[in-house]
Amino acid sequence: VPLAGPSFSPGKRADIWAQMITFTEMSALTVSVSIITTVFKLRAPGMSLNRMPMFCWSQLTTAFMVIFAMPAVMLSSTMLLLDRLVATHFFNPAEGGDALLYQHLFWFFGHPEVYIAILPGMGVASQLLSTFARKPIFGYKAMVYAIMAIGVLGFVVWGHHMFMSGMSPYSAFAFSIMTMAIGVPSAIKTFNWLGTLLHGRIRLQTPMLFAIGFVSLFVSGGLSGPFLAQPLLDIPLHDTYFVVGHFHLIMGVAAIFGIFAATYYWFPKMFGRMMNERMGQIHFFLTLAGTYAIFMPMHYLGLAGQTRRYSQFTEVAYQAKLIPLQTFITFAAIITIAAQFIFVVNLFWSMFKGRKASDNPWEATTLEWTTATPPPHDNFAGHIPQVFHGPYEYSVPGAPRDFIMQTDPAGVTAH
Ligand SMILES: [Cu+2]
Repeated sequence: VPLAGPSFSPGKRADIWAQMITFTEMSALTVSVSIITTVFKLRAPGMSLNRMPMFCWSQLTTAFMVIFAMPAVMLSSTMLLLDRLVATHFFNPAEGGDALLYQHLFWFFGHPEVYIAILPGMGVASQLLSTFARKPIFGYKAMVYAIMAIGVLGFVVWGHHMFMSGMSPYSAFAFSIMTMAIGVPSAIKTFNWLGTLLHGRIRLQTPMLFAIGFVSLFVSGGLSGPFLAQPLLDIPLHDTYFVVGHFHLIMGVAAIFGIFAATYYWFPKMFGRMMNERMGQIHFFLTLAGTYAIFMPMHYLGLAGQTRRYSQFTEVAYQAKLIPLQTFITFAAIITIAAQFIFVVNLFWSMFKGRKASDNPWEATTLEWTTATPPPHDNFAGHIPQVFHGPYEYSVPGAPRDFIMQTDPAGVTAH
């Protein structure tokens, strides 16, 4: 407003868009309430909180973040609608409103949203690294506290998206310190993932490849975060390709790798058949190489001053020189997108023609692997499992197998 108002953006499209945003967030809120009540009220007997798999912890934290973050964007889209339809002036400076209020409300949602996107991937990575390294997860409690710390800190850093808005240098300083503080729990998680892999008997199947790829992308994308968190460096880098490269690696492709890892991992439980391993590996290596080929050069483009959101680069002399790199990125993107068809083919082919899966094909410990594949009605067919063990009892000395399922009788363990 005024640019987003009815005189400069006529028609109904912006109104429908704003209303759809509100509806989408309402459905997210509903799911979150369901996840939180399920975690606190419907755990299996014996499933104390400290026996919960990391994926459940990540979903719980994400659900709380949704509940506190989404109302801000529902509010801003509703206020935008009111400004457009009934001539209120929330965002109109000419009538006493404040255009920056929109940015504040949006980023109060927007920054937590990037963690809402990445935390489930962190949970999947924790789960899979332990399962496929045949080792207990390194520092379970530290992992839980770190994910909670990220969830809380995520709400006090939104100003780092607005260093260019003319904010007071004192608040910029505060947002900067808080943002860099998130590096601490993020580093705890990264080192614990590496600690989980250390001396493991690693099985490099496709879900594990994507989990390791997740960690790789999280580190590569994360390292540029502390640069952007400092106003002094962010002001020249703001709205350049450096930012585009940073966030696509860490919350774009890393989150997608989490989704791929989870799909390859839980597919057999869902459909009763395994996905093709060879196709999965080709898909992984092409996607990993392609991702780095697309987003790493963007950091150089950004440092050279390449701006975002320009439709063509030929009119500015210093940007025209960068076109060969842009061309390279375009070809890398085409190849990477083409590689995704391997995944789509694998997905549908395996649904009908894949090798039949056993109840526990990955030799994992958590509850979903105790039930039949694919699961019966009500998941456990009316029989509620009893939990006796933590979620990561791999390679326990003295145990008959190299894994103890959460439902195995209590006497199985040697410690
Ligand atoms: Cu942010």
